[in-house]
Amino acid sequence: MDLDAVKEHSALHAKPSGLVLQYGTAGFRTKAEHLDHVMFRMGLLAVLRSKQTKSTIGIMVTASHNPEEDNGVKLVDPLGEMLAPSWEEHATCLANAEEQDMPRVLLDISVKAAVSLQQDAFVVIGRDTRPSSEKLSQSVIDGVTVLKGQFHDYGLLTTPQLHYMVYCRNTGGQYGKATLEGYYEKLSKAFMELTKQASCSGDENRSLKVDCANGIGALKLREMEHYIAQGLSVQLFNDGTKGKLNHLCGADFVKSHQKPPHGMEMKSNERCCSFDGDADRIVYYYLDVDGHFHLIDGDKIATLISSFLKELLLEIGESLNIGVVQTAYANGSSTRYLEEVMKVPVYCTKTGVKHLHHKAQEFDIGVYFEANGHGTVLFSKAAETKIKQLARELEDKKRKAAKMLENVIDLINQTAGDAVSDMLVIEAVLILKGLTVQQWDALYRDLPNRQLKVKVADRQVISTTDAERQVVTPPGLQEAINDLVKKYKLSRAFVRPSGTEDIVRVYAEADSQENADSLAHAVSLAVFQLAGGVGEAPQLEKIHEGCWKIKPYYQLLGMPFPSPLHNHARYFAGFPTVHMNGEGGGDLTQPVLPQQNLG
Ligand code: NG1
Ligand code: ZN
Repeated sequence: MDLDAVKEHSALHAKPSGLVLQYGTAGFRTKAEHLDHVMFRMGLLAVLRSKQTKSTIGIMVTASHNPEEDNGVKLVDPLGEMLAPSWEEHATCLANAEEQDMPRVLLDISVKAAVSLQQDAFVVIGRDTRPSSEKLSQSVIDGVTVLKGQFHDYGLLTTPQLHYMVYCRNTGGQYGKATLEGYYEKLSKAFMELTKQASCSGDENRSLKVDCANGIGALKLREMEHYIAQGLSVQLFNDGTKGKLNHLCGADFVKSHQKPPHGMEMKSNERCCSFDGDADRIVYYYLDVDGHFHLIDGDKIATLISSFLKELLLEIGESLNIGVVQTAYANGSSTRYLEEVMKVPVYCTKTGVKHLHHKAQEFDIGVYFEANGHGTVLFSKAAETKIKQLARELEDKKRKAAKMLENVIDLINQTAGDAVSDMLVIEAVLILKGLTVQQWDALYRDLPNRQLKVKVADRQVISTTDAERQVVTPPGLQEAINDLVKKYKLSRAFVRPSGTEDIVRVYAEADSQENADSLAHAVSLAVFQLAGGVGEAPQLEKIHEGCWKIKPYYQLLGMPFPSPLHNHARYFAGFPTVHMNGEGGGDLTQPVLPQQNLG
């Protein structure tokens, strides 16, 4: 290792002193202008990892659903998986080493991880469409080349496409060809084969509206369009020609706001979906005849796919085990439906795909989805071999079912959640089962829920257990949550520090939307008070300008809730200040006793 060259090149990508970043749930993520040194150093690290594993390693430059000004980087391990936890630690150490210490830290890592330095290294690189991504991926390449690693720069790719490339390269092409064309051909062939089996296909012109979040998904879906045109016509919105990446659109926006993206023309009962900024998440939705918005999230996607797979297994009479893996964010109704109606075992892991992926590997067929729409299906090697054998040996209906399973194996991107691949699986299942989007939605009814964020001085003061469903520290917080949850029907709430943002996430579910909102706000306030909240106390739900729902505050104070619910109120630093003179009127700075608002 030529440490002098490393030092010299590193100076061109100098670390701003004092900046500390953490390799989180999805790699490093922050404002793009703070990432140049991280990119260079991840190029170095990828070379070491490649030498150590004697395999191709991937580097993806993206910040997924985060704002356009942000960026990020993550490493992809040999089988297309997330980086091993011990190497996440190395990544954090290397990224945070001050300029003069960096070569020594690099050397330490190579010793600790027993890297054979004379081994060749190969790194593949992909990037999303952010304005900062091209330059940052150039810094990655500088890091790779200074350690004499070889590389292939794929340029613009979706995150799951890069995972696919890494896996293809490390399995000698068995998984597919490590080119974009190879990816499109593999998926489209499986999709066409699968949908050919449908009894009622052909007469209906299948079309789907896709919100591409103004991101890479638009470019890649355009490239793929003609491969699947005979089975599905896609209409692209937010394709990046006008709007800003992830701004008021994309899967994260739709899921967290529970409303349609801007820039999409929706008619009632039309099937629509949204990708996120790097096309590894997907959610579906539609407007009913009354114009009401219905979200079909990752939980319902998991339900649709796992019920389809279970039916096929029953058909071929094979006892391969199937399991569904979720996180605490999964809607309670989905878990109940899977366990009680479908009789499929459900497991809960910590947030972050690597945890779900790991758990899903324990089954013959492991279906995992985060509620936000990131997920896939994993088939064990044994299950894959068995299914392929059955597709040859069985006859008639059984053979047809086995063939369908075989096609699903090819259609699903097993390396990571993939919006394009998931979309095609979903479309195929809907065709094969003859389901409309409404019928799919009607499988079960989501419990109303709300997700909120709370800013605290140090989010690490919150530690959790039981797959993040229970708080351990700070003391008293779990008790406070328990007391609040008791006040609502069908309720559940939990809090956890985010792994990608400097905030604490609050989740609540209850029998009505009002109650879910109310519980979420009350829990936010408990977090704010017991876990070192900073800035203004959590704002209440804004209905429109100058107008907030104030129910939770009254409940928290143990006061009767004044009706009507729709009140004109604002609340500062723990004091409710309510004005009744219509919007914009009244004095917003003077605390007013709640009783005075009645009238
Ligand atoms: P954090 O910020 O740790 O909650 C978010 C998502 C994860 C995962 C990662 C990676 C939620 C509640 N959290 O993590 O599920 O997708 O980003 O992108 O959706
Ligand atoms: Zn993403």
